[in-house]
Amino acid sequence: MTGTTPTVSAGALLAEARERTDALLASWADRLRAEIGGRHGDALAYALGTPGKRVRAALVTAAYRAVGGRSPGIAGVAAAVETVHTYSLVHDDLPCMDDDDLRRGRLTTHRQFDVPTATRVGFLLVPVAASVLAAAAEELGLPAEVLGRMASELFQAGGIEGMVGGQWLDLEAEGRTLALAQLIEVHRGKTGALIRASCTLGGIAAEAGPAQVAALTAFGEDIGLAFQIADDVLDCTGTSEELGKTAGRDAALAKSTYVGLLGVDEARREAERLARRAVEHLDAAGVPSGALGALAGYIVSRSS
Ligand code: GRG
Repeated sequence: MTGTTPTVSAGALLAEARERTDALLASWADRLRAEIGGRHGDALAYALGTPGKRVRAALVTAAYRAVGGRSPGIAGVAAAVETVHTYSLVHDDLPCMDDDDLRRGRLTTHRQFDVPTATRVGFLLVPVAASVLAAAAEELGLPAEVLGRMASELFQAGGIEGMVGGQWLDLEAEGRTLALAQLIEVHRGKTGALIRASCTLGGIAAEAGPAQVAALTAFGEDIGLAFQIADDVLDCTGTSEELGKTAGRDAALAKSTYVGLLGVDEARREAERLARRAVEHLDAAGVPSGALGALAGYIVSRSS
């Protein structure tokens, strides 16, 4: 992806992230199913157990290792981010939002159960994410102050300044054509903020210095926008089978997208430009960019 030759493939990083995250979330799902019980316990376990690509988990881990982190306990921080992401998918698919039936190759939570149950499960996943994060901080032996910084980073990225704010703007923009600057604001919030936070969290968990954390954040900011541009492209070029979710939703919902504003080829080029720039932030700060660069390359060339 850059001047630095990747020493590890994105495929291997993602496979490792999937293995660790899925195992950890499966054990949380078992515990919560037993604690909550009934239909809500089953629905929460269903949502938590859906198999994602685990890009955010891989970014957390790669960022952590890039600045010297070595503990396997980072898997818990990655799982906390994936839990917030899963909550957002459960709510995003609801009829009052993007109204979708298919997610990660399975029925969406509200289609498998029902809308009130899926709504409650989405909300329940937020405190679950906090518990997963706190357990990870304990396993990593991090002081309370570092846990506080991580929690603030994660939940602010998930809030009005990030994911919720971006989704809000996105819903309001349905049926309207946004200018590019407005679309960037939507994408940076809706999708970019959590991806940026994944990278920042890896740095905070490794107790890296401010310059290194800032470089990871800048990397995450660019790669987060690139991720959503690639998503816009895939929504109109991929099939539902490849994507594990209904293809063509953006057009069906009359959403503004990069493809609508720039066309497929120019949108792809912009995502690639951002991925290159993302890695330059790391190189400039002397943060090894091999693994993160490999993930950046994957994010803009993926087929699902
Ligand atoms: C109340 C306004 C309001 C919002 C609630 C629902 C919500 C919060 C936010 C939606 C955020 C969202 C779903 C953004 C889309 C992000 C995106 C591109 C998801 C797909 O990510 P992948 O491809 O999915 O990494 P997997 O399944 O692999 O994890």
